[in-house]
Amino acid sequence: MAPDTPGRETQETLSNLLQENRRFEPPAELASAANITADAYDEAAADRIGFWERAAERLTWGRRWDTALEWNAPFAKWFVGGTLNVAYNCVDRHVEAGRGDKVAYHWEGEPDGDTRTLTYSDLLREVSKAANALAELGVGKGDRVAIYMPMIPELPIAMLACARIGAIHSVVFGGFSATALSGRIQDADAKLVITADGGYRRGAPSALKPTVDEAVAECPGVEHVLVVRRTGEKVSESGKDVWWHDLVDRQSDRHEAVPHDAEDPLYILYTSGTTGKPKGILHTTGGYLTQAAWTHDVVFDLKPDTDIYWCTADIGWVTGHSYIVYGPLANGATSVIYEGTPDTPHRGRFWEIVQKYGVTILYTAPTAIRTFMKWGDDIPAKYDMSSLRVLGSVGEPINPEAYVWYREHIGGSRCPVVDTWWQTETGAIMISPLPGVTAAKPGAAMRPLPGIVADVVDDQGNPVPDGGGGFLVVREPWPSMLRGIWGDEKRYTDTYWSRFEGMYFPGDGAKKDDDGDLWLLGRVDDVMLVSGHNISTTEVESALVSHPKVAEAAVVGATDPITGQAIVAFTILRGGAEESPDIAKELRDHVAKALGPIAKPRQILVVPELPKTRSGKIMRRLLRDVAENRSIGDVTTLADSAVMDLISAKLPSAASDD
Ligand code: 6R9
Repeated sequence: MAPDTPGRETQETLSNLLQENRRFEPPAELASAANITADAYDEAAADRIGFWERAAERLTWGRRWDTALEWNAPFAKWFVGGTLNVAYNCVDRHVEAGRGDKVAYHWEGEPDGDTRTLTYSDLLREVSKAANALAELGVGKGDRVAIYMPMIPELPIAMLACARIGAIHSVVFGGFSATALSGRIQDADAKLVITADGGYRRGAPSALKPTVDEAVAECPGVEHVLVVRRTGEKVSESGKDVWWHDLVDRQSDRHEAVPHDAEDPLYILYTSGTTGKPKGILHTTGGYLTQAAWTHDVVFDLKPDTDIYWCTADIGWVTGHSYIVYGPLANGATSVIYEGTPDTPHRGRFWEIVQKYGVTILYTAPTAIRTFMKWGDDIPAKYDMSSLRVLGSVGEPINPEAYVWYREHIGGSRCPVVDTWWQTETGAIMISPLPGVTAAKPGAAMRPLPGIVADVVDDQGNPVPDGGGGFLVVREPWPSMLRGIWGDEKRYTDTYWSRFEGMYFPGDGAKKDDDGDLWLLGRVDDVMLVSGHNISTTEVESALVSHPKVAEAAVVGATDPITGQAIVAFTILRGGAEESPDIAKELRDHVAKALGPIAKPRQILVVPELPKTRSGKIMRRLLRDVAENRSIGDVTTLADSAVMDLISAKLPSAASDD
């Protein structure tokens, strides 16, 4: 959090400015048949460990655990003594139960008509072949495998093949640079890289292999590069390269899945890391799969026999790991996977896919929702989306206005929206409404799930009263929690467990409203200190987005001689809204009216785009550089590096030194 301005007294840890009175009751039909009832909160509170043990029973174990939790803070072991095979749980057991013909994935490539359907039996054969292929390449239990792939079926197949043999996968976003990739390969000391020649993005093949070649040149520990042919474009081949179709296709489609220890590593995933060296977040098998599967079941009210579930995330993000691969497959769900971007070949592509497959549950990010708002209501209106019944949001705080738009224009005003808070580090959803239980408020993640003990505390670690803001903390260990940072135990303790004694600190600000419900307020590093008030970026951005002309907003605190910091806002207008000369005044007055004069931005800029990571999070750090007239910092995790030039051009006084 920003340091106090000398001579000014901080009123409260984090201001609570935004009032929101709308509430949406769960649909009666959904509530009466929901997978979970309100009793679960009491059951979990009465016996938290027993509650998680019952959740773990949904999995098939080789050997049942002896002890559910061993807690030597901050190190947790869950289901100690238990063994299971994650791939068996995600694939084999559904086939053995007679559900082999059920579709696991409807895969939709970006080029029109490019589709594949994989049943659970298909998946079992493919995963078995891939597991045999890994063994032939000398990859065994505990070895690290870097995966750098487009959103094609071979990506989950590769992950499951690793899980099956006990190799540890490290999926790296297909958009990252050679430097980012080689850094991650080296940090985990991966001996195999699995990739593809390329994938399709925005209507054209987008090569991956040249980036891998460049990265692997820096990684002597890599023995082989396994390459899927996807685009058919020419690639340069090195002595380490092996084609997937040469190696995997000739393998036996039988492979015995032996159980692994519940605390054996499953994967490493590097957090996008806005500053400093990326952290390799480590997850293990038993606790992770338990919470990924259980939350996927109760938060989305999954009915595996009838639902068609679609999470639009990239698998290179934790959301894809837990809610495209492990959670849905462990539950035997039928999912959609889409390779491309939402505007290719046209801006209705998502809704066309919803209509085509009859998607019933949709899980996406606020950044996507705000983009759809910007494109206009008429686009989703052209499609039949009556199949939808539950909508989810993840990745950033969802502005109330974006929530209501999502509910109305995508969910036909009948679907509950679940705003799910969690992190790479938490492994699975932690705070969320339950669609059949909670009367949800737009913009609020509401309550910790049953079995999760979270709170909001002040800077001394004391709980804030209802109506107060502060730091989000988790008080008790949970099954899918990270087990550490790969190769850096001290950084694990320092980053997450040293801010508040005995509590996990995720780095997010939050408030409790007058009913005690939780609202997430963004990263505490982004909090602005204006005249002694700690103001969250989220509340000011939400106030801006509640103006009918604004689709998206990002605010930052810039040094100000009078107020310490002053609010500078970057806004994108909605489709059809005109950029009039007095728009800045109109928006400033609107924020002052919604939140009070303290939150009135000093400056408002209308921009064409905002800087975002590949998973859609706004990189406010870069906007701070613009607002404070500095040269722009590290842009390596930016999805589109041209964006900063467009923004700087809007601010004549700002310099960009890219
Ligand atoms: C799953 C994921 C984690 C950070 C997290 C927080 C933000 C995620 C949110 C949310 C408000 C939500 N975040 N979900 N903020 N409301 N529903 O996003 O993981 O990429 O590790 O990011 O994202 O700031 O700390 P990850």
